Amino acid sequence: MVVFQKPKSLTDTVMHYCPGCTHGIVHRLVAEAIDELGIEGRTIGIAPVGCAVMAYDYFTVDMVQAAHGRAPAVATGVKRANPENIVFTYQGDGDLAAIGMAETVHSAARGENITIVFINNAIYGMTGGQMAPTSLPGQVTQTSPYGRDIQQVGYPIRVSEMLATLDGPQYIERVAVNNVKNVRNAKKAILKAFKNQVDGKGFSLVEVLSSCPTNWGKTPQQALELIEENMIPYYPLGVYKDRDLTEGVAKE
Ligand SMILES: Cc1ncc(C[n+]2csc(CCOP(=O)(O)OP(=O)(O)O)c2C)c(N)n1
Ligand code: SF4
Repeated sequence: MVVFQKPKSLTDTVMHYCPGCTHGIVHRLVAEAIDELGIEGRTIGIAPVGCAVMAYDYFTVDMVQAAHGRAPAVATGVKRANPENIVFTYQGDGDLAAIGMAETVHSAARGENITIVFINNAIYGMTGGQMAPTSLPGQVTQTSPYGRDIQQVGYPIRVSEMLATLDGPQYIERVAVNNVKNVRNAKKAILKAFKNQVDGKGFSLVEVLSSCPTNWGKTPQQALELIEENMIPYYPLGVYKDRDLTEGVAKE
């Protein structure tokens, strides 16, 4: 009996992520969702700019690589051109919540029938650890060497809470991948976010609290602990919007 195997929707390419980085876990969860829904042949992913820029090498589905922050706009075009396709973006917090915030907010407000996987690791990973809109108060980064000073640069943005105030989205949930229980919940959320699109329900976004041991200057284990101790208190896990629960009926 097979109890564990690589999802079909992941290629055999060895991932380039740093040891202990949780991007790889989230890739796997996305691939499992695609496998379980049987949508591999009609799924198109939009890769970001950021550490996941080479996501196109890791999924067996068709992929487009968008300019930094523009993934929701590209996804909108790909989806509208052929609504039978299942279209997802995979974006970091620099990509989605800094340069791409406008695309994020407007695609959510329009209720585009796309799925967004949002990796919140509270830092710009690829470019060497600069402060992101999601960096925590007091967090030391390359551009906040004395810790994020909220008097000077303002407060972090809670993307899920903010988007949940819009009428457009179908489903917004924040999850984490720092322990087995949370990974299992993250899997359920990502599966639901894809299933919503298959069912034509509209915009779904899953925010995943993720680790960047390299730029946090921590071991992989310490980085997972920091998600629990520092990130989850500031970014509480949970469902921020689910029209299935509030309206009880599916949007046609
Ligand atoms: C238009 C543009 N501006 C800036 C950059 C430089 N840049 C590349 S990746 C990146 C940030 C990546 O951080 P994030 O999106 O949080 O993803 P991570 O690497 O942490 O997964 C930036 C600013 C770029 N490539 N293009
Ligand atoms: S720099 Fe950070 S986010 Fe990028 S691969 Fe390394 S650990 Fe992951």
